[in-house]
Amino acid sequence: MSLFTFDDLKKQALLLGWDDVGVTAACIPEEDIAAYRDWISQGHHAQLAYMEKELRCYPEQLLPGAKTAVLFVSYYKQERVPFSPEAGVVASYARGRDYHNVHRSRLKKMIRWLEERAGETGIAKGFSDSTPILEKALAVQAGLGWFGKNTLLIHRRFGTFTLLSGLLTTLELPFTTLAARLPRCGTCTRCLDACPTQALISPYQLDANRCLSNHLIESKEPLPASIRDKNPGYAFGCDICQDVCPHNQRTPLSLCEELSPSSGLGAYLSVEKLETLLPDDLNGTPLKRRGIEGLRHNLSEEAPPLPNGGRA
Ligand code: B12
Ligand code: SF4
Ligand code: SF4
Repeated sequence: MSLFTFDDLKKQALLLGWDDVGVTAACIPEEDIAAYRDWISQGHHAQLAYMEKELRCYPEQLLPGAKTAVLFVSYYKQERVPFSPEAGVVASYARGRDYHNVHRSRLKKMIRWLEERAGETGIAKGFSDSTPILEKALAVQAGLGWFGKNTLLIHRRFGTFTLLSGLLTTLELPFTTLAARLPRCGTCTRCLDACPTQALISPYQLDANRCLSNHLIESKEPLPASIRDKNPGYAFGCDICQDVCPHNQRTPLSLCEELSPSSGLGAYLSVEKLETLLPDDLNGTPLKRRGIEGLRHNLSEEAPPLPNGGRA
């Protein structure tokens, strides 16, 4: 019998600041592994070499003896702001504190709580985004929601403006109900139609080579002209395939203080504001990933230099 009931776990998760929790087996469904391999073999991961680590399909290699995966949901919906000629828009997840830090501190506390109650240490390993593991596949398996055609997890109550984190543990914990994997998008194709760069090449398939979010957050390079010309006004990240989603229309704004614009650099970034920032000012915010120089490229209206320095 498990030492913990699901209610114990959920109470603790909510106390630490998460909005929902699901529990499932620490293994990735075969269909997700197949979809992942296909995505990599077609080069849809662009320059994201870290995505090639097959390890992300095998949680038991991250934590030997892992039996259970606990998935946590943070709801972060922010006000939708208009594009402006004066400044670029920052995607809503990135306006406050860096969620990696927020989650890391909650995960530490959650793991300590589990260890104290189980009377054992070394029984859990936390993850949020950067650890190689297919988080959305585990979240779907834990019954937290469904894959949307925009490839994001549509949480059954909060929609897609949700961030994931979780932990693997050697403990046996009570699993939450398996949601039917059946998609909830029906005939809707709003995200595919609205994507300015046609990065959603077919339902449930994103080509990162074309995705604004990849170029404005992850890439180490200036924006390719073909992408920059289609950017409607983002300085960092992109929310278009979420803004149009019917599952996000009637949800309220998030009340999480740490993820709110007042805890970070806010909803807009202008060239003038950027020039006043020092590299350290980005610390603790998601914008640190792109750095001052990268953000300058994001806001630049000039074509990037040619790779050979312009020589014929
Ligand atoms: C790499 C990555 C990116 C890349 C590539 C995105 C992608 N779709 O893979 C880029 C840089 C573009 C990106 C952008 C964003 N990201 Co990102 N990203 C990741 C990361 C690190 C890995 C994702 C991954 O595993 N991709 C591999 C491919 C194969 O997965 P996939 O495209 O989802 O394919 C699956 C489904 O489509 C499904 N599938 C395939 N065919 C079919 C058919 C049917 C019928 C069904 C039902 C399912 C299905 O199977 C596949 C395998 O599970 C995760 C964190 C993590 N460790 O998991 C965050 C993560 C997915 N990102 C996140 C966020 C918030 C974003 C942005 C919203 C940020 C922004 N505002 O700019 C955008 C959204 C863009 C988008 N529409 O996805 C969140 C998403 C939370 C959620 N609710 O889903 C995550 C989980 C981070 C986190 N810890 O919260 N991201
Ligand atoms: S994040 Fe933006 S560019 Fe990327 S798939 Fe969604 S709408 Fe398209
Ligand atoms: S916009 Fe429509 S197709 Fe896209 S994820 Fe939302 S419901 Fe699904």
